[in-house]
Amino acid sequence: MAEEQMKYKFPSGFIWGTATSAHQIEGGNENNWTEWEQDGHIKDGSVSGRAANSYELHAEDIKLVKELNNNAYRFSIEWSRIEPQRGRWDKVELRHYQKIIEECRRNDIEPFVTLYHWTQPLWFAEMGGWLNKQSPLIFRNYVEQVVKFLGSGVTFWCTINEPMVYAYNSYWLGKWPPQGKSFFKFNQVINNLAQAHRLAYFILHEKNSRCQVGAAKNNQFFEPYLDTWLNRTAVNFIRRYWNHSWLKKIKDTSDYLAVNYYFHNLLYVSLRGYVLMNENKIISDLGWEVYPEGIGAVLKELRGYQLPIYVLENGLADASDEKRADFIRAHLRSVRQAIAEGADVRGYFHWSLMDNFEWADGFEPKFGLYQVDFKTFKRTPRPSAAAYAEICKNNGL
Ligand code: IFM
Repeated sequence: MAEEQMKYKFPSGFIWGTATSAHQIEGGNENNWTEWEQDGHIKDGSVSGRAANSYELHAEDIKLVKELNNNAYRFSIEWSRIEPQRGRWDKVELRHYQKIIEECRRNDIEPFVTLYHWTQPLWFAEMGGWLNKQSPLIFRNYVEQVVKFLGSGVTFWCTINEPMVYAYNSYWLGKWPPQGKSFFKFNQVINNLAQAHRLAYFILHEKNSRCQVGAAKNNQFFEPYLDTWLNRTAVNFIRRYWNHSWLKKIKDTSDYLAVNYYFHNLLYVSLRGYVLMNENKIISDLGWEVYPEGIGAVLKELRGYQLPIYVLENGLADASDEKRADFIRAHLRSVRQAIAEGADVRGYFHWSLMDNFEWADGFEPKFGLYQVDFKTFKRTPRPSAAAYAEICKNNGL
């Protein structure tokens, strides 16, 4: 055991955290998602409603973060609260997020603040959202107000969460609001999100030159099923497109890279298209393959950018909690190995602190280290919470 611990000890100063997003836990929001939810689009028929009521219970939730021995907490700011009408800034809501930051600081928890985690004010959605040419500028104005008010308390900003996943589901696959089905729109949104990131980077730095700005990118581990020229070339093309094309647009305006890791894709490619050949030895409640080797590979793939890396999300839906502790350990071993092989990984955030509203899948998938009773809002640690807390306390496993 002592030897094992030595082997997977993390560098000193490593950031250990948990992650959440506003719409998924706060409750009481009025944005483009809450509107869409009303039309029966959510798999389990639910609406986000009061979610986990973290808007009221935020101080208690930061205690949960503390109990995990975390030294960081990633949460997001709900844009629709800050700017409910275009150009009208709600100071009470800004103050709300200031309290969360202060509470983090009081507990020696570094806040990692996400500025856009998929939900929009209704007026922004009505203007065409991220398809509108003005959208990057409009976002920049929002960021300016946020940083003016909260900037002194925040070092780490994450501008945008998973731009490709968001744009793919919302503008290409037509699965999420506003249910666009066009590659052209997807591409336009991707470009506007990159421009929004760049403008945000400059305004954040203008207000605090020492801040650290990045964006959370869902990167995946792609492997060719067959060792043929067609398979290798096609998979390489997909990998470069998904993992790197957006990062390349923002790398000069990033102080760090952020990775959200969930997926492994073993791809068989033929002239007719591609088929997923994953073995799926272990899967989550959502049917996603558990593939810890992939996180290390994805992190090593980023060495060339020569920027610090944070894993801002990694987790699984596991209501019984039978798999989560092993999942965490295996992924962390893979992260540690990637560090040993030159990836400059500085932190790991588990998704998620607590059960939450999992977008179009509703409340059914349980991603939380803490179980939430959505009627009473009682939080109960799952056994894996103790396992993760132990790792964070020991700075390794
Ligand atoms: O819940 C989401 C989160 O909002 C973004 N990254 C993936 C998570 C699990 O699907």
